[in-house]
Amino acid sequence: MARVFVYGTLKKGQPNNYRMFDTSNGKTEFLGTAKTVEKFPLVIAGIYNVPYLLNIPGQGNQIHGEIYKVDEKMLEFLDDFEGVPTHYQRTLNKLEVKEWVAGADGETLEPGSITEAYLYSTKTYKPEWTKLPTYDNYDSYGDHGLKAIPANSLPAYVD
Ligand code: PCA
Repeated sequence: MARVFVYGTLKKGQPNNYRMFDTSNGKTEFLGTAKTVEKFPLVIAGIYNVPYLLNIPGQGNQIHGEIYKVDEKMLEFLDDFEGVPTHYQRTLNKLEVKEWVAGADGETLEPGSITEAYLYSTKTYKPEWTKLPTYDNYDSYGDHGLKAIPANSLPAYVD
């Protein structure tokens, strides 16, 4: 079992959340909401309008997201889905709990307490991405107008 913090298209209400609850990918349990202790630039980039957390601690914003408990199978699925290690890298990060689902993981964490979970960030970004607008709470359907495009809806030759 592992804990994963998601801040992008895997959050509730976002276009890839259903993949975490597809039991053929493994098991997932929602534990609560949190924000990163460190600031990071969260940008929307590339032809698919993908949210990327650039691994530049100290720049940008504390990032809001959700913590899930996943089994090994789901962790492997997520690593594969997120293109680890070329596209994103999975690292352990400190998180400040906002709301915890009481007892979900056999323990209760108070709002404001610090915990740790894996998240997907990238060191393999294009230099110009550091100049893009940053967000603190990703929403694919937000007024930035940069709705995430499912990879399988694009022609194969576009990369
Ligand atoms: N999926 C992962 C990383 C970025 C994305 O869209 C997430 O939601 O955390």
